[in-house]
Amino acid sequence: MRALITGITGQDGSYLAEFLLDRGYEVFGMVRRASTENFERISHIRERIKLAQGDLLDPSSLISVVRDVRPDEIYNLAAQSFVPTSWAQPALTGEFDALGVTRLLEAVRNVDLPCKFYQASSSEMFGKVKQVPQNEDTPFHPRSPYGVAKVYGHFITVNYRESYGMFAVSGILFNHESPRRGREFVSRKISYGVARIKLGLDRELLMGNLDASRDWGYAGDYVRAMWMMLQQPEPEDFVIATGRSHTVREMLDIAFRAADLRWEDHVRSDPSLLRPAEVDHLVGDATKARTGLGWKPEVSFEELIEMMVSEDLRRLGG
Ligand code: NAP
Ligand code: F7E
Repeated sequence: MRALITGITGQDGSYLAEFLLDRGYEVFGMVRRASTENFERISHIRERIKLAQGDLLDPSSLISVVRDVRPDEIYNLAAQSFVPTSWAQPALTGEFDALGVTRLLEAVRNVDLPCKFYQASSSEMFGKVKQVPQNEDTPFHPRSPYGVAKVYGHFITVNYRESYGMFAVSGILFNHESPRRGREFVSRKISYGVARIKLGLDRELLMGNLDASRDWGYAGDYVRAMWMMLQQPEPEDFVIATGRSHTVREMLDIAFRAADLRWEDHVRSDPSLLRPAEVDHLVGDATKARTGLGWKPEVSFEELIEMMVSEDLRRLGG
């Protein structure tokens, strides 16, 4: 089997590549040109994967990649994925996260390849939630340009399935983290901040809304669900979540305690980190994935945060 992963240099792309290599897949990753290579997360598997140049902005590059690789499965993980940036760069976020999906689906149609297609949809589409917990039937009300763009990406995937009979599925994944998470996201910002404070490199950590609550899981568990969705007899969409929600404050508590510190001694509020519109509370209902795919998360919230703190301490030499 041959898989093409867009966004292979990102958190999920690197875990998915490892997972597929372990299953004997030939793994191709699409990478975009940058002045400096950003292959840190895939350096340990660099010799076992093949890379092809393409950009979600550039339709002809997508056609070339799909035509040259001829994958059995495509995982479209590439995106502008940081929510605050989507207010600063709303049109670019729409180009990547919304129209980029159409460009890639069109490339598959253009090459006329009978491959399976996975789209990385997001719990941010639920936004101002209409129902608790959220499942595959919960209506969307996105609260950021990122969430809005992901709703487009979600429905264009559904539409290509319905219009052209493609095996195209959308995984609605709730927040998932790991030691490979970008340092701008709250979990890694905290684990990295705790490690620096513990080692005397910093004294305080500036934070935004501590009351926001999310359903946080481990990225390694979530990429397994992506693959499982493409092994089903019929293309269907699935919510992937732990079913438990925690506040940012609880995350701070666990992370600082893991380093024998008290968060109240170090965290300061920075109003500039508050968002123009917040998603207050997300919690997913992954019953369909549990019964239909046989998927369940293995790593708990506490284990995840402790793993991230301990890995950041190790990296910083603590
Ligand atoms: P990430 O770490 O930010 O990785 C994003 C990837 O997209 C990077 O490899 C990046 O490449 C690539 N990319 C960005 N713009 C591109 C473009 N124009 N053309 C080609 N590649 C481009 O994101 P992640 O956390 O792994 O998330 C993977 C996907 O799942 C994203 O679509 C995200 O929106 C979605 N998602 C994530 C979560 C979560 O909690 N992590 C939850 C739900 C959905 P560079 O290295 O060149 O920047
Ligand atoms: O924020 C609050 C912030 O940036 C989580 C992406 O992977 O998951 C991610 O989106 C919460 C928010 O992730 C800080 O206000 C408080 O309520 O880690 P985050 P996100 O916005 O939920 C979804 C599912 C995706 O699809 C996205 O691609 O934490 N928060 N203080 C903070 N957040 C950050 N980043 N920094 C703070 O200082």
